[in-house]
Amino acid sequence: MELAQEYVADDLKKAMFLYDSALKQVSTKIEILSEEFVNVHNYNPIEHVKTRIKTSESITHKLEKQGYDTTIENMMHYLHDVAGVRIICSFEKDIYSIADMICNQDDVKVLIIKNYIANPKPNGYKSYHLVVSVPIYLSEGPVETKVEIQIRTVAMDFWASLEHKIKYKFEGNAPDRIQLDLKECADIVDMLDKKMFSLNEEIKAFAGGLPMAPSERDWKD
Ligand code: 0O2
Repeated sequence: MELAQEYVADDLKKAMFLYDSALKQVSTKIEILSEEFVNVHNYNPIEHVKTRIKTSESITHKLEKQGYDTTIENMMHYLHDVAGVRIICSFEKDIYSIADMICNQDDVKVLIIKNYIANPKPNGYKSYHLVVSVPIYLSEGPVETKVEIQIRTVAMDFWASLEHKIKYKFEGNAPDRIQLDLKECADIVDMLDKKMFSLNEEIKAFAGGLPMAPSERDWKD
């Protein structure tokens, strides 16, 4: 029994090592794309990038909710977002360019695409989700490892962060009025994204290229 537990601990350690390595690999890809944009195009559609590994409580909760036993095999097979990367960009149009650039890389296998921008969730949630796998080269050979990539605008991220906090606070049962207000905010976010995009297009047309204010150029992530 003790030996079995030891094996389980080793398997879990290996699984988490794979997820962590996959996160590093995808983060590096995004960092390179981002730097290429700054150096070659003098414009960066990526505002910032966040990564996270799902907590063991959250993994257990999600597996139980989906009716699966909490095993390492089920986690690796049924959960797609144990390793997660979130890319925040300026405009909706950038989301699709970034998604294409990632999906077109030879070592990236696209497993699932969920476009909650074209088809927002009923609560107003908007974001572009990709589940991809990347090969992690271990001593015994490559292991395809899944990473969920969420791509959204700054405004969509602001909404989703607040909505996530509210959902957590009310354990998924927020009062109707709050849910209605959140949906109204999602519509305002949508309007804001569209308005900021058209303003930016106007500025670009006026200046013959996107100008970068000197103060913006000085800020580093
Ligand atoms: P957390 O705390 O972020 O980890 P799947 O993962 O595809 O098997 P699921 O969960 O239906 O099944 O996939 P979906 O809808 O693509 O959601 C995955 C993640 O997207 C969620 O992970 C959230 O991070 C985010 N998300 C999805 N819907 C909403 C929403 O309505 N509001 C907010 N704020 N985030 C959302 P987790 O595990 O639910 O949460």
